[in-house]
Formats: sequence, structure tokens, C-alpha cells
Amino acid sequence: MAPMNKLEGKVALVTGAGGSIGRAAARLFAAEGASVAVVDIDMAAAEETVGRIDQDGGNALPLAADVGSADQIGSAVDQAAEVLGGLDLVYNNAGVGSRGSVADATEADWDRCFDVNVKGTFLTSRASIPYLRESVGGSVVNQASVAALVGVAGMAAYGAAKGALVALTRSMAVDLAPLGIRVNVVCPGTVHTPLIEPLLRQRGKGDLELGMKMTTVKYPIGRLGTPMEIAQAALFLASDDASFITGAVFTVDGGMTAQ
Ligand code: 1HS
Repeated sequence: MAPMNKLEGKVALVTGAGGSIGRAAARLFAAEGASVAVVDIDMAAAEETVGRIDQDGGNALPLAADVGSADQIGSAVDQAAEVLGGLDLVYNNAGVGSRGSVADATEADWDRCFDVNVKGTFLTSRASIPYLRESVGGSVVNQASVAALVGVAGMAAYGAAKGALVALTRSMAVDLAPLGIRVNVVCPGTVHTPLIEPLLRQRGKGDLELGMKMTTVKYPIGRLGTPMEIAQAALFLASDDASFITGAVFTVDGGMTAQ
């Protein structure tokens, strides 16, 4: 990675930072000079990310929290700000998928999808605002999906939750602008992470490779995205390069929603 110090002196918090996109973002933010609070529900995964950042020569703090729990994410945010010295950037990346259409989704799956994706973003943001408002250039990046913008078969709760995040981002942008906090949302197309493998397998009737082919054809660029391609968009929106951008819905999808 060639660091350009776009986040020099900043403190960033990334949720789901033990996962593929979150880990790429935490490493990228650290390489750009940020001290990074690496939050994940799985402490071992958070520590793995921090280990990579240590090797890269960056500064990071692992924290375990379920973003759907006000107590857990609240104390993680407080600890991050205390140890790292305030908070400038939050990337609400933590998320889960869902199974089924409205005809066959379970209530438990629906609730979990909304608890993590939507309530988790609300709780993490709410806990962070007292710190972000003290920052010069405070910013929040939320993680939606192309599923917020177009119907994707067999993921009703996920599409609804990600659509809620687009609307929440606009509310947050309006409410937080007077506090000097920008809020934007990334809508990634499919990235090959463990989260999407069940979907690919289901699409290919059990055949992961077939499912991958059936998915790739939906992308004009002809391939799925990489975690780092999503992280780069989050970096741009989080950084002062995007100082006049708030409330933006930023698709990073290889043209998937352009057709
Ligand atoms: C899981 C991720 O947010 C993408 S939603 C599925 C889109 S597609 O590539 O399967 O059409």
C-alpha cells in the first residue's frame, strides 16, 4: 500500500473490522495515518486485523462489541475515544445478510438483519456523535448495498434494511451538518466475501462456481468487486477530500445499477 497520509492525525472507528471489507478499510485508514479502533463482534477477528496493521506499521486498537447492543457499542466507542484521543471518522461497515423473499423469510432473520444493519448503525452513530462534534472534519460513512437501489431476488429483509440505511444517511446528513459532521453511504455491488457465499451457492443450486458466474454477468465490468475497492470509496468519503459531500449515495458496483 502506498500511503498518502490522507487521514494523518485522525482517529477512525470501523465496525465489522474483522471481516473482509472492514479489515481492508481498517488497514487502508491506518496506512493513511489514522489511529484505528477495530471493532468486531469477534475479538479474535479484530485482533487479527490489528496484527496486520501492526505489521504494516500502523496504530490500531482491537475492541469486541455487538453493534446491535447499545451497552456494548457504547462502551467500545467510549474506550476508542479515550485510548486513541477522540474520534473523527466512523465507518458503519458491520452487517449481516438475510435469507428469503417476503413469502418465506422468518421473523427472526428479519429482526436480526434490522438489528445489526440498521439499529447497529444508529447505535454506533449515536454513541459517536459526542466525539465527532468535537472533531474538525468529523464524518460518518454508512454501508448500504446495491440491494438498497434495485430488487435482488431472495433477500427481502436485507434489501429493506439497506434501503433504510440510505434514508437514515440522508436524515443524519441533514441533522448533523450543523454539528460539522458529514454523513454519506456507500452502496457496494457484490464483493467476494464469506457473507455472500451462501447467496452464490443458492443461486447456483448448490454450485458455488455456477452461482459466481450467474452473479458476475450482472456486472458490466465483468467481475465482482474487491474489499479494497470498497475501502477506497469509504476512505474518499471519510477524508477531507470529500469536504463538500454529505448525504451522498455512492455506488461502487462495476456498473451493476447503471443498466
Ligand atoms: C451482498 C451485497 O450487498 C450485494 S447484494 C446482491 C447483488 S447481486 O450481485 O447478487 O445481484
